[in-house]
Amino acid sequence: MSSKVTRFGVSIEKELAEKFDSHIEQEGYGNRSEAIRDLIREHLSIEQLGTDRTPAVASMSLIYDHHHRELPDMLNTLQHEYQQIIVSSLHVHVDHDNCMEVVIFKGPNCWIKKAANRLMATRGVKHGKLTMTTVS
Ligand code: NI
Repeated sequence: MSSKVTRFGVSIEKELAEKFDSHIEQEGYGNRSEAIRDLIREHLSIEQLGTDRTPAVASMSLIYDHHHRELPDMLNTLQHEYQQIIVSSLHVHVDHDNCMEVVIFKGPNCWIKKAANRLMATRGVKHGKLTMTTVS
């Protein structure tokens, strides 16, 4: 292994790891490392779009367990922090444990991405998806 290669451990639920393994096998990856490297590259290339100030609108959905420690408070605090670009939000109690939150954004492209990434990256959020479009 080259000295420029670094190794790190990842803790992941068994079920999710099994799904990932079966998915990457179908995609033709030889091993997890290759698949994870591609995921990281893809994520970074999305991040690099982050200087675009084009006016945009977006919707984001989050799924999370509302019992997860300070998660609901954290999501609320972040949304207040970005209130200038958050037009509306909708909360749905999906089942006993899970909530879905849909947040609508309007503002500079890069600002929306930053806010959405912070919300989706909040510890305990199970799924997050952002759909953006321009108004022009
Ligand atoms: Ni709820």
